[in-house]
Amino acid sequence: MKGIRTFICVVTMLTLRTLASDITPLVFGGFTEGMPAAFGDFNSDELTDVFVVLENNKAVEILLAHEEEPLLRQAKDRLRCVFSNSHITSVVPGDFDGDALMDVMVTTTFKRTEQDTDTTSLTNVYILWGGANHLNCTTDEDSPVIQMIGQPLAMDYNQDMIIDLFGQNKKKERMFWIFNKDRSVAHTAIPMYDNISREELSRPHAHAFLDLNHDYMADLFITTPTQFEVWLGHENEPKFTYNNTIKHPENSKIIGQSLFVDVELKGSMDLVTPVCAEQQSNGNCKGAALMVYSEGQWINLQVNFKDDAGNLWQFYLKQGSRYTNVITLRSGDFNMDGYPDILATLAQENVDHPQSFLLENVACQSGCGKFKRSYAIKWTALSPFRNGTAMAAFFDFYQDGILDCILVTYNGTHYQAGAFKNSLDYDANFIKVMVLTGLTNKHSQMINGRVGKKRRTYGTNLPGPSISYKTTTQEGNLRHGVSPQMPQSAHFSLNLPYTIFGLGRTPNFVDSVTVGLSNNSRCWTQIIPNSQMVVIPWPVNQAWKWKAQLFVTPSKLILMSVAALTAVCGMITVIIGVLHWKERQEDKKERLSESHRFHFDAM
Ligand SMILES: *[C@@H]1O[C@H](CO)[C@@H](O)[C@H](O)[C@H]1NC(C)=O
Ligand SMILES: *[C@@H]1O[C@H](CO)[C@@H](O)[C@H](O)[C@H]1NC(C)=O
Ligand SMILES: *[C@@H]1O[C@H](CO)[C@@H](O)[C@H](O)[C@H]1NC(C)=O
Ligand SMILES: *[C@@H]1O[C@H](CO)[C@@H](O)[C@H](O)[C@H]1NC(C)=O
Ligand SMILES: *[C@@H]1O[C@H](CO)[C@@H](O)[C@H](O)[C@H]1NC(C)=O
Ligand SMILES: *[C@@H]1O[C@H](CO)[C@@H](O)[C@H](O)[C@H]1NC(C)=O
Ligand SMILES: [Ca+2]
Ligand SMILES: [Ca+2]
Ligand SMILES: [Ca+2]
Ligand SMILES: [Ca+2]
Repeated sequence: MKGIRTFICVVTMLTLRTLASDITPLVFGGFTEGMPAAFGDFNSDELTDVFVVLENNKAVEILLAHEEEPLLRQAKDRLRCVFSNSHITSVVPGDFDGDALMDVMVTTTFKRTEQDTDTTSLTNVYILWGGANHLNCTTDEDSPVIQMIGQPLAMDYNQDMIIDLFGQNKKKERMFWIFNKDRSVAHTAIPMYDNISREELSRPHAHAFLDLNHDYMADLFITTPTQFEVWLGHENEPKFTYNNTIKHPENSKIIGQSLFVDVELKGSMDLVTPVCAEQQSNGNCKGAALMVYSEGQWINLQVNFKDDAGNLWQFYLKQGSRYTNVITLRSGDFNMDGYPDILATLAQENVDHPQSFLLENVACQSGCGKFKRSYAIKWTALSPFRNGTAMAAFFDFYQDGILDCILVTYNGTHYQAGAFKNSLDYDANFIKVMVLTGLTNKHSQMINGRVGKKRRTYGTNLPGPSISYKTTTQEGNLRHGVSPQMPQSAHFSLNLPYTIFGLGRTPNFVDSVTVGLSNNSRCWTQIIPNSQMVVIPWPVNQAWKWKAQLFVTPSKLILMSVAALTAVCGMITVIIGVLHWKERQEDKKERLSESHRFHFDAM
């Protein structure tokens, strides 16, 4: 027994080495010029590719993901388009023509430089049509598909799995732009049904497309300069009807980008908004706070922005800067305990040196009212990236279900992409779910899949589905988590096309996983932990026909159990062998002495 314990100790010690590390060369292989702008699986090989902006915001390129290092590489036939006269402001991958292959929407402005903050200039929208392995760059930069004010939100207005856009046209009217299968026919523009005149949309905005009232129909969350509006989605016209308004938190001069997170892990989305109580004379943030909207009121989560040395930090905000011209939060479960954590970029007051930190979701100690959770800044969680980072976003580099980070370092003059491997040994389980459009393409149904096999493509990134799970914890409590898939797309929100739920240490199966979209839903029961689930919701209105493909990754705990078991078996075999040998020796002796006795008796 002691031997087994020692053995387990050694194994645990070996795996407990905390190897949190900088894996930039292993990921980018020396090419760190590209600034991450969006994620999506461009070539349908089930690995998430990274869309980057480079050449001083004049070019967009796709870095294809591979299973071997370097993990992100430029394609042999470069998937790259240049906009020589404009400035790229966002990149949104999605299928804009229903051929099941990913296209890329790029928005630009005609402003000359990054410092040009003229917000009245029009946003130009281009669609770069994608084939499985190539990208058709736009030939005419002077004739964008759409011109609008502010960036669009990618959504699906009519549930046909073809991405549509929501935004504000040149007359500042709220519009939906509907794309169809025929690329040559211009998209149709439908004004938002409304009977009173409303405020214009805020710029930058944090509009979101997600289900807020649990009817599996994605709703619309709209941001305006003074408030938020909730519009409920419907299957029939009018597609969206106004429901209610949420006033911005009081006493806040600056409102950052809102985010929807299941903070308390109770199966409903909370609206989380970073705010600043004051604005410094240079426009920067002062008096940072994290607010959450719960049961009709704003609650300050009382995040402590003072580090161990007593320095006070703020959300970093600088007009005209890359990534930090708005306050953006990104959520994901970093430590796999089920509670979604947050990445944010902060800076000390009056110090122009941004730094991204992990805000861990922890139990609230005091001052959160009825709210049970809060966030604690983990000052060293992302070390060695500790001296200047403009942006950090979650990404799963090795498809092992543990969220790593993709970062952009900034030393005052240069931006560079970086990669951080989250190898703190949480030894926890996860479940990863990705919902695709489910569209197929007759002309290229088969492609080379991940394991050399020919696998069908089932379409691409889909905004709007809601994904939830129910499970029983080791303590016997019921746990219910929910997450929207790709609810936001503009302003480098960098949403992942999949959701990873941390499950903590659990020996149990996940009771159920439910995926809902377009007023339909399907529930899968008894899912093995550490499964990666790809959901193909087709046909949309026949949920019982939806398919799910499961890939199972054995957890470290299971591997350790197997190793320990093998060791125990080996040891038992040895012990049995030794005993057996001893017994035989004794038998021999006995027989010898018996024969002696026999002799003796015979005499
Ligand atoms: C790209 O453009 C060429 C020439 O116009 C066309 O033949 C091809 O089908 C296009 N490919 C895609 C993916 O749109
Ligand atoms: C607008 O429509 C809503 C419901 O669709 C209705 O409740 C409201 O009274 C209408 N407002 C006006 C000014 O007509
Ligand atoms: C819709 O409005 C009602 C009444 O104002 C409110 O109670 C409800 O929470 C709103 N629904 C959503 C999803 O915000
Ligand atoms: C969902 O479908 C049901 C049945 O077809 C219908 O009664 C309901 O109104 C639909 N919900 C929405 C939000 O469209
Ligand atoms: C951090 O970077 C700044 C330049 O951006 C440099 O001056 C400083 O020495 C660096 N500090 C450390 C500890 O590396
Ligand atoms: C920032 O990094 C670039 C490239 O590594 C280097 O050329 C430049 O001197 C650095 N600037 C500062 C202020 O350290
Ligand atoms: Ca397409
Ligand atoms: Ca559509
Ligand atoms: Ca809804
Ligand atoms: Ca967590």
